[in-house]
Amino acid sequence: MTELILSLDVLDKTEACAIAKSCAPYIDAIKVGYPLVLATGLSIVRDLADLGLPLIADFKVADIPNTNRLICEAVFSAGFDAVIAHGFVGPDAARTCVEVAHSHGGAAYIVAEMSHPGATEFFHGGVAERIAELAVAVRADGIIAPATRPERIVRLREIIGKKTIYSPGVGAQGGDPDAVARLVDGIIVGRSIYAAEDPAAEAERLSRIRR
Ligand code: NUP
Repeated sequence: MTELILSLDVLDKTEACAIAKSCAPYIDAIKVGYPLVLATGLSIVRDLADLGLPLIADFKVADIPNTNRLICEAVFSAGFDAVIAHGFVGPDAARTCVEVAHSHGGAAYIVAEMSHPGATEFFHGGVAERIAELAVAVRADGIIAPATRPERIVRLREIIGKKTIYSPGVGAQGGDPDAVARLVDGIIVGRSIYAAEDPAAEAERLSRIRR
């Protein structure tokens, strides 16, 4: 069964908690990124922890190994269960994120290719494939691959085998959940859920169409 991951990119703590709570029965994890953490502080992790769902820190960590280590230590100490890191920084920096995640019993996912139109400028031409190979080499738990380009997911799957693929870009960015759900381990959905008139109803609908 493909997981449904709520991308909680709202800026108000009360609203974020209310949306997360109402969607909780239909989702498998919550992804929190800079918008929510910068607006509310890291304490939002404690507020969301009560729901009992895995919390993924989408900080796209992309620094030198030592700084990546400091960031990831802070992420897992705050109570996150997983972190998303960039792979273009190279194996030493990406491996640091994986090692810190695993030392905390958590997971690390490497961005292989992004979902927005401009991502093709640098990720295409073999780079995404090399990052996927790097994700395997550094023993990451999986990769992030674009729901906006299912054919690229198929290509990256050839490289990473059974490792997890989480895929953002469904809905607001144009990705079709029906086309993508059977290719990946989880779809990441933000605006289609949290900006819907009834977020819980939309989460419920998406939870039914995923395979
Ligand atoms: O390639 C990526 N594309 C993407 O949209 C990598 C990401 N981490 N994301 C994130 O997924 C993005 O920052 C946002 O938090 C979420 C998608 O949200 P939405 O387009 O469904 O609203």
